[in-house]
Amino acid sequence: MKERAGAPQAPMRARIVAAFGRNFLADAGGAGPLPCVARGKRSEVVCGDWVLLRPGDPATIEGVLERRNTLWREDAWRSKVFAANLDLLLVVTAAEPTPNLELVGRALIAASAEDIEAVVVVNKSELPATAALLARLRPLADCGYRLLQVCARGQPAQAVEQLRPWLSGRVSMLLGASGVGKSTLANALIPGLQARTGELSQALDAGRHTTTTTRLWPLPDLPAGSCLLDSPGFQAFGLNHLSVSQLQHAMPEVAARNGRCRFHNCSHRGEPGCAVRQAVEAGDIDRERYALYLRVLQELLQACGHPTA
Ligand SMILES: Nc1nc2c(ncn2[C@@H]2O[C@H](COP(=O)(O)OP(=O)(O)OP(=O)(O)O)[C@@H](O)[C@H]2O)c(=O)[nH]1
Ligand SMILES: [Mg+2]
Ligand SMILES: [Zn+2]
Repeated sequence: MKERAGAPQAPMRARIVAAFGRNFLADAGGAGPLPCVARGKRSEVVCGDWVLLRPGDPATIEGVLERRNTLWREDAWRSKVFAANLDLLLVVTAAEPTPNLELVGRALIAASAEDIEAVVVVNKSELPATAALLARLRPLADCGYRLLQVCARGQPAQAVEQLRPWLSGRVSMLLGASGVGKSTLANALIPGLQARTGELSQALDAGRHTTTTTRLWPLPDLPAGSCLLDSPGFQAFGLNHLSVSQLQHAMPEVAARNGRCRFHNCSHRGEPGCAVRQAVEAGDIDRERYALYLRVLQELLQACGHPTA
C-alpha cells in the first residue's frame, strides 16, 4: 500500500456564502470562497450557515453547526429555510414598483420572532410618491420601528453613510420585493460587487448576472465579521412555523397588551374584555396592522389544524 502524504486533514469551520442546489461556496478564512458539496441526498444547508468542512476536491460539508436563527420562505408546496445566523434584517421597500406592505409587515414579524433586529429602508426616496409611502408606513414608526430613507441609485454615498452604523460588526440581510433596489444598495456598500457577482455565478455554474440566490459578502471598511446578504426578491414570506404566542409577541403593539385581556389565552379576535380590540377601537393600534395580525393568526390556526371560526 502506498503511504499517504500526511495525516488526513481535520474538518474546519467555515461559513456558507452561496448555495445553489447541492453546490456551495464557503468562506473558510482563506483567500477566496471554497467550492464544496453537501453530503447525503437532502441538503439543508443555507447561506449564513456555519459548517464543518472536510478539505478535499471538492471539500465536503460534514455537518451544520447549530443555528442562532433562521428565516423561511414559502411557496404553494412547502416552507423552506433560506438564511441563517442573522443579526439585522434590512426590510427594503420603495414607492416603485407598487409597494408590498404585506411583505414588509410579515418580514418584521419573522425577524422579531427569531430575535433579529429589523429596520425598514425606504429606497428611491427621490420619487415624489415616497411621501405617500411614508404616510402608509407611519404605523410602523409609531410602534417603534426605525425607518431609514435612502436613494441608492442617485446618492449611494449618503445611503452608505446612513446604513454603516447599523451594519458594523453584524451579519445583515437585505430583504424585500423584487425591484426595490436591494442589489443597488449592496453595490453601493460593496465596491466592485457587480464584477464579483459575475465570478461567483460562474463558480456556481448558475448563469451570469442573475439574482436568483441569496449571497453573503464581507463588508469592506467595517470591523471584521461585518457581512451583508443580498437575497432575491420574493412575495411570500414563511410564517407558518410560528406559534400563536410567538405571533403575539412578534408585533410590538400587540405584545405591549399581552396579559391585559380578560382571558389569559385571549386570541385578540373577539373575546370580551380584549385589550387589543379596545386599542384598535380607540385608534391606538392601526387597523391595517390589526388586520395583518388577524390574517397571520388565521393562517397559523389553519396550518396546525385548529378550528378557525
Ligand atoms: N429611482 C430610483 N431607482 C432606483 C434606486 N435604487 C435602485 N433603483 C432602480 O431600481 C431597479 C431595481 O433595482 P435592483 O437593485 O436590481 O432591485 P432588487 O431589489 O435587487 O431586485 P431583485 O434582485 O429582483 O429582488 C433598478 O432599475 C435600479 O436602478 C433609487 O434610489 N431611485
Ligand atoms: Mg437583486
Ligand atoms: Zn385580547
